[in-house]
Amino acid sequence: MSNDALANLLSEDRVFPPSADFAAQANASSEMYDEAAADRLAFWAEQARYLTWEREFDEILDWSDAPFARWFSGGTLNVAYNCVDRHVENGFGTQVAIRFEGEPGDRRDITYAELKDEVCKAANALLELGVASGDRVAIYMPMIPEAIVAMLACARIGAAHSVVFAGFSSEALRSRIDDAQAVVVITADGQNRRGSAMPLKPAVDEAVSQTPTVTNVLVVRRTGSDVDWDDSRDVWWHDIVDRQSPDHTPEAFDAEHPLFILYTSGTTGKPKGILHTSGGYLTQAAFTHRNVFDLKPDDDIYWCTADIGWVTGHSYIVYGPLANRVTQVVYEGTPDTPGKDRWWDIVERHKVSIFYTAPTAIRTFMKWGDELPQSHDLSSLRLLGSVGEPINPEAWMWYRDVIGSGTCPIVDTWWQTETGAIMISPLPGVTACKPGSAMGPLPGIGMAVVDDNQVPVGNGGGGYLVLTEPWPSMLRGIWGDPERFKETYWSRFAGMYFAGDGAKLDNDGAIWLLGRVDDVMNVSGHRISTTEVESALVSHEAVAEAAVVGATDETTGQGIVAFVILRGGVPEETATGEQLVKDLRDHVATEIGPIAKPRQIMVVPELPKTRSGKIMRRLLRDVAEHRDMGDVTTLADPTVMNLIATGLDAGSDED
Ligand code: 7RM
Repeated sequence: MSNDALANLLSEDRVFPPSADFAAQANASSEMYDEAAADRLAFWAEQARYLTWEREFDEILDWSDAPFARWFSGGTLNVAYNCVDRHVENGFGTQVAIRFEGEPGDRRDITYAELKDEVCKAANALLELGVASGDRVAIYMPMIPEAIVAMLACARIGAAHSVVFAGFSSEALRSRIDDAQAVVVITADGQNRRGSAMPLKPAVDEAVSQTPTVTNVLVVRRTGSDVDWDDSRDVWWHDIVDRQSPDHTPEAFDAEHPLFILYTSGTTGKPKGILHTSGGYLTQAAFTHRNVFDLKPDDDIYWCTADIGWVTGHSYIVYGPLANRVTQVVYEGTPDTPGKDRWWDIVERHKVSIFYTAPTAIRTFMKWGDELPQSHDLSSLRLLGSVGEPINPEAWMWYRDVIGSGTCPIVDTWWQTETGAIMISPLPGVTACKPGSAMGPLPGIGMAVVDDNQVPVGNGGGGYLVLTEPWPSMLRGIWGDPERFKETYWSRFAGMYFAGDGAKLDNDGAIWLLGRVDDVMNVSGHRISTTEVESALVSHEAVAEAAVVGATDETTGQGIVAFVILRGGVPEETATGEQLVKDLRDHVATEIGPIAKPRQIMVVPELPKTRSGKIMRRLLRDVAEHRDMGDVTTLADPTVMNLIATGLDAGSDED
């Protein structure tokens, strides 16, 4: 962000206090802050008691082996029981849990009683396939109810799921299956995307041909597309799940039993398997969902537009909402199919009251024009949420005015795959909000902004965002790599969790998140590391060296811009051709997934480097941001090279 833009942000003086009406009915209260400040652990124990434990915990937090935390030691519970069965037992079996909308327009309501039967049948099917507590199961699925059922079935039998976003490539899937040593993959024949059926199974077939740990692939029929079939390995969901008994007695697992692994990009090439466990994770996911979204389970219709492939889908579609007995919309497709008002049509028809999405979507709708949302009745909405990246004040105001009729509170929620649940956010009905600021830490959360010497900056100062106290839904480690866990998060500042984000406190102490301080880009709210894309590019035969930067993008937050040096021997016609750029973009899509495709690729004769040989990304980012090079640039023009050369001279002693 430029200094001017930052100065403008920090001089933001619009403040939106909660309305008296909203405050009067809000779940959250200002006393929560006092209570948590007086006794943080007692506060979290109180939140944990919203769950149903089979055995009560003896200790709230064991931090003796820091940074490896144990929350609610001695306690046992079943996460799936908490999300499904107990609501049925409490008399809510006929309440709709999931209102599914398929992209082609098919609809399906699933009650809690039906969800319980489905989860039990799927759990029994997994047991029949030999999956046991402690195993890992990979899930590579579209946004259909079976994906949620699959996750809960794993949780029910104590197998950790590793959901891999269905937009990722077969290579990305293979490496994640391999890292977690998954024994079963659950997938579908395909998914509906922008009016056509996109195959999913071929990517799984390719991945599992190289992952010997996988004994079975369980396949949901969604699109009806033809699939290759291996009788010794592949099983149709409708063949094995449908014939199972809907009875399954949930076993209570230790509070620290692994619940899931979710891979996320870090500063080095290989994605990290972030490990979450059961009791603490569910406690904080449910607490934040109840209070940040003000959920009233008898009245609200909730819709989170995320995909279950991301942590937002885990915590705010599956675990938090279902633990709180939500009724929610689950939508399979994209916002533009069949028309660009599809989301507003869904809000209107389902009378969605709580809506949670990402700034990149909000900015896209701003671009598409006010007429689309205004042609629908959005008056059912009463609360709006934002997640994934900083929301600029302009988008915040548009969201409030055009979507929220100028009255809905907006919760700008900061958190990460690693934090498991929301950490920084206003409390609706309590906090007066500034457009663009996530305001402050939730009750029970310790947060600070510190400088390079770990000294907290005062109001008006900027630095690194750190978390100063362990929290219940914190990651318990990186799968298979305890050293990397310590090194990545706990070594930069003694005794504090380093989030990797820059932040500023304004004169009133409100926090403004400024994006990553490491080499992680944020494209439409998705974390992609520069190194990952660079490795993908250099794995192409034509590329000798590559440097990748995230350049500011009006819609997606950041866009990926790549500079590549070609190998000697690549013929000139090839080296200057648009075909090469297309090939390279496709190659990145194959290696990582379409979301990692560079927006621009520039073929350059050299890269600016420091004397110690580090690529000067700052300079490349300047080049990428300050020149309008069209959508797909083939070859860097001499001016660009001059810029790089000038920067080289000016900044050659930066190290
Ligand atoms: C939930 C999620 C985490 C990174 C994080 C930030 C950025 C997320 C906000 C935000 C500003 C927000 N998990 N981020 N939320 N930045 N304001 N409200 O996105 O692991 O995929 O990404 O996303 O940089 O470190 S994530």
